[in-house]
Amino acid sequence: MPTNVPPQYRKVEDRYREAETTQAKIAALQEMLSIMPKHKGTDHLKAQLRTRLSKLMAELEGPSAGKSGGRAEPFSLPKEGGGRATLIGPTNVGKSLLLNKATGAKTKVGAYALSTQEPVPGMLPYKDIHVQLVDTPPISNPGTQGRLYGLLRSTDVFVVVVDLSLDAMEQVREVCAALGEWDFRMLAKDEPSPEDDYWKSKPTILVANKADVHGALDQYQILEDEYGSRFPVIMASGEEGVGLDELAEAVFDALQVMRVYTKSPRVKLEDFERVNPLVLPIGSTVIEAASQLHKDFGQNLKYAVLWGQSSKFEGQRVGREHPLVDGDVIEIHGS
Ligand SMILES: Nc1nc2c(ncn2[C@@H]2O[C@H](COP(=O)(O)OP(=O)(O)OP(=O)(O)O)[C@@H](O)[C@H]2O)c(=O)[nH]1
Ligand SMILES: [Mg+2]
Repeated sequence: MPTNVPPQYRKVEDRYREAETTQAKIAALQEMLSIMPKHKGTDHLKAQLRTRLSKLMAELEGPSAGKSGGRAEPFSLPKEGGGRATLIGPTNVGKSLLLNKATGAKTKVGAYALSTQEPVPGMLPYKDIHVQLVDTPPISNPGTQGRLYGLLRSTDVFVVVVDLSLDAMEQVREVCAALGEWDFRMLAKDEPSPEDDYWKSKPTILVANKADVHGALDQYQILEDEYGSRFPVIMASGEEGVGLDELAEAVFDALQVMRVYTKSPRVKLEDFERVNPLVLPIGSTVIEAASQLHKDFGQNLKYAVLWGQSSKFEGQRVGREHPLVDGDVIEIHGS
C-alpha cells in the first residue's frame, strides 16, 4: 500500500478485510475510493479497487448486471436542483406513482412486484425552487442492489415509503435492515450529520402511502407512535395526490438549505423580480453566496448590499462573512 493515503484509509481497509458479506465489502471499497486523494500516486491503487468493486457487484447482482451495452449507466444520475431526495422502499408500495404525481416525471406503475428496474429522476417543486426526487427499484431486489447503493450514497435525503394496506412496521424494519447492511444510518430530525459522514448518514423522512385504503389510519397511527418523535411521518396517497406538498416541505427542511436572491446593481429594487434563487446550506455567508454565483465574484467581493431578514435595515452594507437567511436579497460589489 502506498504511504500517501490518509490515515483513515487503513481503518476502512481493515473493515474491508474483516467484512463478511458482499455488501459490507462493497461499502468498504466505495469508502476507500472516496477517501483516496486525487494524484498520480494513487491511480494504480484506484484502478485495482475499481476492478474489485465491479467483481463484487457482479457477484451480488448476478451475471446480467452491468451489461448495459455501452449506454450511460442509469444509476449514476447527474444531480440537479437544490439537492437530491431518493424514494426507497419495498416493492409495490407506490414509489413510482408518488414520483409521477409529485413531479410529473413519467414512471412505470405496476400492480405487480419489481416493476421499476432503473432509477427515474423528477423535479419536485417547493416554493420557487426544485429538488431532485428519484424513484428507485425496490430496496431488496438483489439484481439492482449494488448499483442502488451507489445512488443512495450520493443522496441527500432518504424518503422511505411504506404501504398502509400492509404491516407498516414490518416494511420499515425491512428497509432499515437493508440500509443497515450497507452501513447507512438514518438521521433523526435535527440530528446533525457526523463530521465527514455525508456518504453514510442521511436525514430521513417516512412516507406512509396508500392513505386511501381501508385500515390505513390504524397503520399510520402505529408508525407515528413508534417513529414520529424521530422522523417526519407523512401520510400520503399517490392515488389521490394527497400529502405531496407536505412531502416537498419535509424534503426542503431535511436538506437544511435556504434561498438567496442576487440582484444586479443595475436593477432597481422595485423592479427586481425574486426568481431563480441560489440554494445554499443554512448559515451560508455572503462570500459563499457570491462564490456559488461565480468563482470570480467570490474572489473579487468587497461588500454586499442586503435586503431581508438578516439585515438590520433595508439596503444595509455587509461584509464577506455576514451570515444570510432564507429569502435574503443581495447585491454583490467587487473591486
Ligand atoms: N390504493 C392505492 N394504490 C396505490 C397508491 N399508490 C400506488 N398504488 C398502486 O400500487 C401499485 C404499485 O404502485 P407502484 O408505484 O408501481 O409501486 P412501486 O413502489 O414503484 O413498486 P416497485 O417499482 O415494484 O418497487 C399499483 O397498482 C398502483 O396503482 C395509493 O396511494 N393508493
Ligand atoms: Mg416502481
